Amino acid sequence: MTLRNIKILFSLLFPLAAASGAVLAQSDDSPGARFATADANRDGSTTRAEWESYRMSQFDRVDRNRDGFISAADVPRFLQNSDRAQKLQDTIRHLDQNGDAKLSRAEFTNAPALGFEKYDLNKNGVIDPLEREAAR
Ligand SMILES: [Ca+2]
Ligand SMILES: [Ca+2]
Ligand SMILES: [Ca+2]
Repeated sequence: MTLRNIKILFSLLFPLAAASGAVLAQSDDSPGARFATADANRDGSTTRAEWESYRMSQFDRVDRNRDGFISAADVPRFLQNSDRAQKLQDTIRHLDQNGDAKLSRAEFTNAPALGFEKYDLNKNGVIDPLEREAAR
């Protein structure tokens, strides 16, 4: 696999990390790290709104063919047998709620499996710094 392919692949699966320049070195994809990335105003807390807009922008980048769904069709042909493609398939299986083998915007953005509710320990709609640490 060429470096160019790896970069394309990386930007497909980790769009925000690639965009922010935290390229392949960024290996921390714990929920805590994702909450930190989603903290748009950098005040240390991640609100529900910040989380949703973070997920929305991820969705838009992964939905390469812009059909409003994340599916196998969004993986370029040359990557279709790669581990990363497999990982995307696993993600789809994991978050797909209506069993149509693709992710709608709502399934992707509000997936309970991603744990906003789970890590919002005091249920106030904000992941505060302590909760973020606990999620790492
Ligand atoms: Ca914030
Ligand atoms: Ca799509
Ligand atoms: Ca679905």
